Amino acid sequence: MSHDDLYQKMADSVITGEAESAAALARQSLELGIAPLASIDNGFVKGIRVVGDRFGAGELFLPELVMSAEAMKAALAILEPELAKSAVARETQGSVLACTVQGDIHDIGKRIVCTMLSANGFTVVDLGVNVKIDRFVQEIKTRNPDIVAMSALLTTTAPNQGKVIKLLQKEGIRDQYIVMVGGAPTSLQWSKDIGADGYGENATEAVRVAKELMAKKRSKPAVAAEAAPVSALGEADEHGSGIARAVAD
Ligand code: B12
Repeated sequence: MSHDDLYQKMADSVITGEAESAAALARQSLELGIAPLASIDNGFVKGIRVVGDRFGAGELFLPELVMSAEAMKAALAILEPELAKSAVARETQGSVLACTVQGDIHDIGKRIVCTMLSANGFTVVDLGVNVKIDRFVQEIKTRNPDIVAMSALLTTTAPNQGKVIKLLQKEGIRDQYIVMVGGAPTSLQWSKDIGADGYGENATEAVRVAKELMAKKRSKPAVAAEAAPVSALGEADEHGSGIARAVAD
């Protein structure tokens, strides 16, 4: 079977919501030496996007959406630990505090982004989904990360990314942090409109932008000196990826 055929089968397994088949295809791709991110981007994500479009068009309903999400998660459960193993940098690139914003429970994309950041040398704490605005700002103050990363998948919850930034401004601490946003309804223009520092269309872009923004931060010694390391780092989560994951309230 060619790689393209395998990618198509991966997409189909998500479209039809077959978790076992998705996991088996993920395993097969690893046996064939295919990079985990290639399988995610060229196979499984293509499938979930088709499902999203059909759901949006009223051709699929919530139970099917849930089954597709389960298939996607079954594949990621196999691929995520391998992604994490592909760590390319030993030296820490900086610390990241991530969440899916208040009102939103989508976490598949955010998890991929966190895994890729971790694999590329960032120390990541993931606070989970539906993280209340006040709580997130409190956690930012306590943990003092270099980068604050927020995911939103709903047009109704994306504004909460902006509300977090506004609260940081109100507390007079906005400039201490790099703020990155992402998720399907967001864009580079959106990130600028709400006053974020960076946007990533996918996990590869998220890593590139995070590194670029960290390089800028390091070239400003006064700001860099203020940053303390994130607390509670390095605890392995249930996937063994080295990302500390906390439970959302
Ligand atoms: C899977 C899914 C679900 C699953 C989520 C499971 C889970 N654990 O995540 C379930 C079934 C639970 C679900 C529920 C709902 N969903 Co839904 N869902 C989707 C779907 C099909 C795929 C999302 C996904 O995982 N994509 C794959 C990942 C890899 O892509 P991604 O999330 O975009 O992430 C990438 C980038 O965006 C970026 N990125 C993401 N986050 C971040 C963060 C940073 C900092 C950076 C830099 C980059 C970055 O990198 C990622 C990796 O490449 C989308 C369709 C779509 N096109 O997005 C609908 C979609 C988002 N859902 C939708 C809706 C309406 C809902 C529900 C309201 C349905 C309902 N009636 O209950 C609920 C919402 C519940 C809630 N309060 O959150 C709508 C939203 C419409 C809108 N305009 O707001 C969509 C667009 C479907 C549609 N076309 O109608 N959903």
